[in-house]
Amino acid sequence: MKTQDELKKIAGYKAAELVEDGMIVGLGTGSTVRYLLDALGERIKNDGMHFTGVPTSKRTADYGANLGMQIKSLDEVDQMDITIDGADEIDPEMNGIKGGGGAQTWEKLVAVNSKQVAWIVDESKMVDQLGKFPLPVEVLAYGHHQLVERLDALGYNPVVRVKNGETFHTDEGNIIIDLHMDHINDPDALADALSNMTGVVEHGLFLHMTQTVVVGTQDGAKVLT
Ligand code: ABF
Repeated sequence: MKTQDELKKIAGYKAAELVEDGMIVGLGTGSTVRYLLDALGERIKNDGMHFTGVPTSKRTADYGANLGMQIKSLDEVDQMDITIDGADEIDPEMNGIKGGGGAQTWEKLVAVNSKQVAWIVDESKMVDQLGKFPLPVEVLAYGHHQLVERLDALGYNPVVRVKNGETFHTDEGNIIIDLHMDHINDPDALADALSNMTGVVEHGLFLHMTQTVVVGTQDGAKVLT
């Protein structure tokens, strides 16, 4: 029985095959993506592969640079040939919840400027319905208390994210409120409602934007398209 970490590695290494020399590649965030970056680092070192990486977080930028990748910010490129990123939940329609790592705003900015988006996950992330994983919502710090009250009144069970005993802040210095919905019956309607709430920067519903999912399973890598 392979461990979850071994399944993440299977997915990450398989997804590295999607990257071709000369591409502009959106580099996701999270532990599964770390394996993708390790695999790409090996190809840079062993095969002299060259591509431009556009990171979705400061930690991905640092990790990629340490592996010898050419890193450019989103504003230095036009668009990505492909973006490869992790996810917290993926449903049968390839809609997902992302942001468990707190990077969903930069992740979505890179994803929406990509010709192709591929997610890499271990099989535990594949679900029948989104929502068991708390939905991350990035919000401005100013007035977030009132926003929490509003979300609570809507029955979204909001919890301000805390890390190491402190309020968590994103790379942009914003706050994350996690919504404990248990199940989300209409992701599109919830996405619209959240996007229209004053103070919300970006939510973790990634809908209708992914063409490929690479899943690490006990039987090896499965590529869904
Ligand atoms: C990131 O990948 C986040 O959106 C998501 O939370 C995370 C999944 O992390 P991991 O690969 O460590 O399970 O893109």
